[in-house]
Order: sequence, then C-alpha cells, then structure tokens
Amino acid sequence: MAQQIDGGAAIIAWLKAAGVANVFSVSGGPINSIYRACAHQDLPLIHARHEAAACFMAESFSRVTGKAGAAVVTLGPGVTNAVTPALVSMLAGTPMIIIGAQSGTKTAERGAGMSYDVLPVLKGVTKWAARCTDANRLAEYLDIAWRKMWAGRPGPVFLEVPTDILSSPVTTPLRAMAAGAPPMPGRPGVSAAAAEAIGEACRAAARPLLLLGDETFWDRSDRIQAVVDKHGLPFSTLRLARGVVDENHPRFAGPGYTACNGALRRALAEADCIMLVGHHFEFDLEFGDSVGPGAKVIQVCSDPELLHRNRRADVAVAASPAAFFDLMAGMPAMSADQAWVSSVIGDWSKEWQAQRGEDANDGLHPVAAIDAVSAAAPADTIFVSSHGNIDFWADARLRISAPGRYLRAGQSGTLGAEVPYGAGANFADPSSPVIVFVGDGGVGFHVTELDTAERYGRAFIIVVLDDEKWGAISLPQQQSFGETYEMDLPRRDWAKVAQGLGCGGYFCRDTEAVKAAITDAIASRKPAIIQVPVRSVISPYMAYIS
Ligand SMILES: Cc1ncc(C[n+]2csc(CCOP(=O)(O)OP(=O)(O)O)c2C)c(N)n1
Ligand SMILES: [Mg+2]
Repeated sequence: MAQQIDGGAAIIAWLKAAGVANVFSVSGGPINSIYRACAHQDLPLIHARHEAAACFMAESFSRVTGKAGAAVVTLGPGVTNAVTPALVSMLAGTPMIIIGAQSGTKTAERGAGMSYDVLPVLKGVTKWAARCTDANRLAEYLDIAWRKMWAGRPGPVFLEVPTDILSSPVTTPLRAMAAGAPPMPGRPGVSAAAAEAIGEACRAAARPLLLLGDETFWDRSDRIQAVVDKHGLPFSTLRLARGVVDENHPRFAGPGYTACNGALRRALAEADCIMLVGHHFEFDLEFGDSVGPGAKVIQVCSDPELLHRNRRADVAVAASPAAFFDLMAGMPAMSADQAWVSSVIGDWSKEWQAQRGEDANDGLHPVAAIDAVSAAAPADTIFVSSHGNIDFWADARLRISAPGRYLRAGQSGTLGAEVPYGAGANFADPSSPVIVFVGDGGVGFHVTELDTAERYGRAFIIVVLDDEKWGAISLPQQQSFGETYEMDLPRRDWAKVAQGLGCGGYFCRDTEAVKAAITDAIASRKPAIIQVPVRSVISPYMAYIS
C-alpha cells in the first residue's frame, strides 16, 4: 500500500536518495513541510542566519565534496537573497540545487504576502529555473533539475514550489518518488583522430606547459601527476583545480592566473605547446592574449561550448580530462626541454620568495601573516580566501596539496562568500580544519554565520587581515586620484564579536602569536576569529591590474 506523504516529504525523499547529505536553509512558514520531512527522514537541516549564507554553504559543500549542494528558501525575499550565490555558482561552474517556496496556487497573482514572480530573476542566474504545480510531478521536476545541473559544465538550478503543493498529499508511491537521481552518463573519450593530433603536437613540442582547470576537479583522474612526471611538464592550477596535483610538486609553476604570476606570463609567451585541460582561456589567463604566436594550443574539455572560447585552439578536443590523461599516460615520453622548464619554475620560486616583506611594528606584512597561518595549519586544512587586496597575496602564497582544499568565489569575485564557505566546508568535511582569510571589510558581510557553525558544533577559523580599510578599492583610488573616498574602516574588536557569538577570539600582533592562536583554535574545536593587524601593501595582482 502506498505510504501517504506530502510534497515536502517527496522532495526530501528524492534528495536523500540522490545522495544529498545536508540541506542549508533559512526558515519560512511556507516551507514547514520540508522542515518536518528533514526531521522525520533524518536529512540534516542547517538553519543559517541569512539565505545568501545558506546557499554559499550549499555551494561550498559541492566545492569540497564534488557532490551537489542543496538549499531551501522561503518565497519572495527568501529567494532573492539566493540570487548572488546562484550567480557565483553559475560563473564558477558548481552544482547547486535551490528549492524556493511560492504563495499557494489559489492566491497566485493576487499579491499574497511576501510573494513575487521571482522566476524570471532566477532564470537569469541559473542553468534552469522552473515552477512545479503538481505534487505528483515533483520527482519528475527534480529529475530534470538534476540533469540540467550536471549537464556539460555544472551549475545552479532552481525549483519553485507553491506552498499548497508542498503540503498536498502525493499519491505516487514513495518508492517511485525516491528512485534517486538519474545516473549521469560517462564523460566523452578522446576520438582516434583527436588522439593522433594530440600525439603529433606532443612529438613536436620542446617547451610544453600544462594548465589544469575546473573539469579536472569534477572527473578526478588519478593519473595527472603520473603524466606530469612522465613527460616532465611544468603545470599551473586554476580555480577548482587548485590541488588536483599537489602544488608542492617541483614542477608547479604557480597558480594559473597571470596577474599574480610573472613566471606564468613568461611561460605562456615562450611555450610551443600549451595543454589547456578542463578549462578555457578566461580572464585569469588574460583571455589567451599572452600566448606566444608560435604556440600550438591543445584544449580539452567535455563541454564543446568552452572549446575555442576567447582564443582558437589548434587541437580542440571534446573529451573528459580523465580520458586525455589516460591517453597521455600511454604515450611515449615527450622530450620537454628541462633547462627551460627549470628556468620557468625557478622564476616562480624567486618571485614567490621575493614577496615576503619584513615584519614591522605597525603591523605585519600581509605575506608574513599568511605564511604564519600556513606554517601552523595541518596538512589537511581547507583554506578559503575572499577577494580583497590581501587575499590576492593568499591566492599566490598557498600551496594546495589535494583537490577541494581551496575555496574562492572565482570569476564573480564576490566579497561575502568566504565566511559561509568556511562554515559550509566543515559540514562537508568535519574532520579537516578550515581557515578563512578575509579582510576587515569582507568579514562584516556574514560574520554571524560563526553562530550557525557554533550552534551545530562545527568549527572553522576566520583570520581577519585588518588593514583598517577597503584596501582593494582604496589603494587604486589613492594611486589614481591622490586621495580616497569613504575607504577607511576603524579598528573594530572582531575577537570580541566572535566571543559574543559564543566562539573563540584572538588578537595577534606577531607571527608567533598567530601560530599559537591557530594551534589553540584548532584544538578548541570551536569556531573562532583571529584578528591580525597588517600593513597596507598593494598585492602583485592589484599592482598588475591597476
Ligand atoms: C559583493 C561585492 N561587493 C563589492 C566588491 C568590491 N570589492 C572588492 S575588494 C573590496 C574591498 C575589500 O576590503 P577588505 O575585505 O578589507 O580587504 P582588503 O582589500 O582591505 O584586503 C571591495 C569593496 C566585491 N568584490 N564584491
Ligand atoms: Mg581591509
């Protein structure tokens, strides 16, 4: 006999069967049936302080685990608060499913409380957004959402459900509603013709460069490092690919964005064979403009839409990165000019060493603070960074040793994602320490999510690099106009803010104090803020772009 369930229960049964491990949310009367279903079906529900933060947490879940994150929000403003995380997820190519309420079908178009036609807004920032008005079709809609979310480059999807549908009885048997997500087909392999073209380009190459991008994170080949070693390739990692090969590798040529990596600019200009795998020539790679005229570009990704983007590839391969690495693992070793490779890596190493400024009485150099944090952080730490001036130092300093260990909003450059990312990362991986780098501006966006983590017994550390200003905007204003406008921030007591939210708080002026605070905060297993006054020094990235 069919078990009697309602729409909310059907949604949760489906998500659970699809492998969703947590639902991030802010409550609302219209989504009560979803809340009840989470409780009765044992799907952990995390009630955040703001819908944007809830969705950032869901998205960070996907960045850490490689699985889709899920969020549930109430109607109208609950949904519009989810717009920025949806945009971030869209531009970053991260899978996230957002379920949003709508007023009951009987009050549609009457101006019900909190109700607004938000679907057009969500359509603009997701891969797919739709409304389901039949409780018996919820599973079918979730199926569609799931396929759209994962197809090609992953991204966010939005499903709107009127509140009466959430509480309507579902007559389809629960067994059918909870059939689980449709299995996604394998990603495409390398065709014989493409394999021939790749082989030819590789045989002719003396100065090859490997650029590892987003899709290498999703399909997780375990052969990337073997390929790097076999062919003697220098490599850079971009975005979600940070850590897909341990960045402590001797042929790591630094992070894959040219603005903070002069060695990479040189390598792009001098390489005769550039393998761009799982990515496209995005703005971090100056849209491919710095590629030398003699280079052959081999671009590999399973979504053909990204092939040739911004710069034509000489060998464009619509295949999964894993298939490419399988091919490369079986090919005869390339004869890469190791003197050239060493000189590129040497340039990056010198550049990296030169960044470290001296400590001073009026605050640490940002790099000294970041290095002190890294030195005290255990090897499995998940790092998060924001998008202020000082975070651009962090981006270049950190060596990420495994995939899913470095979270940054990405192309959207969104300030405010970082603190919820930190909280969400600890839900995704409760056993690893999480450290967020953020400025004294960015921390204010969602600092209250410390409370969310504390309420659920989760821990993460926010390192506030405090230069008493909105540095990333202030420094260029000063350069361009000789003065700044509304850029200064007074020194606030962030340690006390954390303590007021039931968390740990530290104020550290020197590197030894920073290291001790990191060790102490990790041992305490509570969320914490470590506030570190730093000097205002323009980062290489900011200097290059401004
Ligand atoms: C949502 C959003 N709003 C505004 C900006 C523009 N923005 C980028 S960095 C920055 C200042 C950040 O200041 P802070 O967090 O103190 O870091 P600092 O630059 O001082 O290191 C601003 C306002 C943005 N990137 N994202
Ligand atoms: Mg600042």
